[in-house]
Amino acid sequence: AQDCQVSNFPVKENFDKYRFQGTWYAVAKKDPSGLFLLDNVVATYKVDEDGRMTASAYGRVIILNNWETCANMFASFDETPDPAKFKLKYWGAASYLQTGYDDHWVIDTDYDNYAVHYACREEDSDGTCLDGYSFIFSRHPSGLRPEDQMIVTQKKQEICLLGKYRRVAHNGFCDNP
Ligand code: AZE
Repeated sequence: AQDCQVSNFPVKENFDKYRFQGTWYAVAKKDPSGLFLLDNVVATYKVDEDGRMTASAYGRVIILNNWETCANMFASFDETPDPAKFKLKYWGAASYLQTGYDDHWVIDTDYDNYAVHYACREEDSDGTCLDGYSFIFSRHPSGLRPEDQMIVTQKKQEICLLGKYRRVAHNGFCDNP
């Protein structure tokens, strides 16, 4: 797996979207190029009556002309033959926010404590990722438990992003939307 080919990255086996529901706090992230969520990132996943996974997320952003705000985002997921690999269709509550259609892979999760998310937006001709992003999520706003940190470090390495993450601060900036 250390050839860093995106298509070889291991993902969560038998991913269960029902157990993944609820609130996840981003504790670390690797940014893509361009505009992105800065910090205070919280995502809430649900499965609707039709079995479709949906999510909402917010986070602090700075948009054109240095305007700082909280992005309130919505998403619906298209399934693929691999239950851990989705396509994320997302849009903002306000028109000045971003829309997109990205990969959304669940690399690993124990459903109760941690999750490792990954999206590659652009692959190089050799199959490595040219432009991607990743979130480390925790069920606990305070961060990951020490026992989960070891697993997450291993997973960061498997997706060739070890050392590329920044901590995501939670300071209440987006708590009163
Ligand atoms: C994610 C969790 C699932 C729901 C969504 C997510 C991604 C959101 C963005 C938002 C970008 C907004 C910007 C606004 C100016 C993966 C966190 C929607 C990528 C850049």
